[in-house]
Amino acid sequence: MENKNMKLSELSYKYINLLETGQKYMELMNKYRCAIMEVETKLNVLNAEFSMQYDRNPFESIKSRLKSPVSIIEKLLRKDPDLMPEGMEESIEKNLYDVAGIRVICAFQEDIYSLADLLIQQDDIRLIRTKDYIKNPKPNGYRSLHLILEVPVFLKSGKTPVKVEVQFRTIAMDFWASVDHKLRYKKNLPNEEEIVEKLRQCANVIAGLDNEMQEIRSMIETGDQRQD
Ligand code: 0O2
Repeated sequence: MENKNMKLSELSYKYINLLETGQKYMELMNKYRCAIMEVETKLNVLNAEFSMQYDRNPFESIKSRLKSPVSIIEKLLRKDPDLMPEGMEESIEKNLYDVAGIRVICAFQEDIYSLADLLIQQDDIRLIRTKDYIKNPKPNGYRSLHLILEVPVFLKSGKTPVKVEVQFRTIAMDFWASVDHKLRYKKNLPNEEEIVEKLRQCANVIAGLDNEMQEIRSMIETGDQRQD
């Protein structure tokens, strides 16, 4: 109850301080860090294999991040308003699926689905959830494929499953998301509606462009096969 009466910022501040200084939090973050390494390695192996077999790389780049303590606490307090200081780490593991985040940037949409399929077929990976914002874009135009995976991490204490969010996007979708991200952190812009509408229109242009580029690549590949 005390939680509901305190201002969010005050509460966040208190919890962030407690988190950052705790040994349990350090250990938890280390688990997420290891899980990122596991999934990144899997993706790099797939990239190397594609590159050998088809002479192309399915992704252009991979970025990874651990969610910051501020973002963790703010999201946690939204999901678990009765959060208590002594149960923070358990609540993070139970309620947050994106503490460990990997973003895979591909040139072509087709590669997003090939890579995602190859990853979730691996027998040590458990698919927890898929959100396909490419087939079903958000109303603002956001497009990406989000997978929540569980991957085993082998620590001194034994094997433990850890959740990782993997976001797959094309280069164009990533460009759009980075501009949109800037808007999210601006408050009370006088022309916000106009910007939102412009962004929505750009998202449609980008989706069209991604489809065209995919078609061009397919035409080039078909031409290659005819020549062989
Ligand atoms: P950050 O800084 O990227 O970590 P859930 O995790 O399912 O409980 P959530 O958070 O609504 O609930 O999940 P969702 O919708 O799958 O997407 C979360 C993440 O996707 C966001 O993380 C962004 O990275 C990205 N995302 C989703 N919608 C948008 C959007 O409209 N624009 C942009 N630029 N990115 C988006 P965080 O936690 O917001 O932040």
